[in-house]
Amino acid sequence: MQDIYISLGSNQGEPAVNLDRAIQALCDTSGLTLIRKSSKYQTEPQDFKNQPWFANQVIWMGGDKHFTPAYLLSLLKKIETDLGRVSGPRYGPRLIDLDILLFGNLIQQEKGLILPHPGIARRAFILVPLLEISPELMLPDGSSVKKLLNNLDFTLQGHRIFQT
Ligand code: PH2
Ligand code: MG
Ligand code: MG
Repeated sequence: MQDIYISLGSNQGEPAVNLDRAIQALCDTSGLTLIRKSSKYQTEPQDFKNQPWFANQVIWMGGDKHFTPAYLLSLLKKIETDLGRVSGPRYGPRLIDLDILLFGNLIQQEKGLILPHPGIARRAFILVPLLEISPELMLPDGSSVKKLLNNLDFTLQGHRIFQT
């Protein structure tokens, strides 16, 4: 079994409902089992500032042997489309965004799917929920998620994450 970490984000429609629907779709997939899910966080938009705040969440799932990263990616794209995502600007508003953060200890640089997700180390909206569900987690290169978060400039107020 592979340990798979997935980041969920939404800032259109009803963000909290969109996250729940995506998790339900993943749980309904044979060969994928939910191990743990973080709380939902309200997060300041990154990269492209002029858009609504996001709801973000991270889940940890177990994947059967037949789950390859490419297969999982195609499944996530299908769930995004099924939930009503339409294509828009890079970093812009989205109904639902499902990204693979970690796939076991796999490191790959393939076009279309870089693992671990290249944004992990600089995004509090990923690191805070990740640390909530896996406080001792190490990335495949041995760096500790706790330390990465300590190096970031952000403010956590309850379940709101401010990061400029
Ligand atoms: N996703 C982006 C760009 N910016 N900002 C926040 N707070 N949360 C996101 O999920 C997010 C973002 C592109 O995937
Ligand atoms: Mg994303
Ligand atoms: Mg994405």
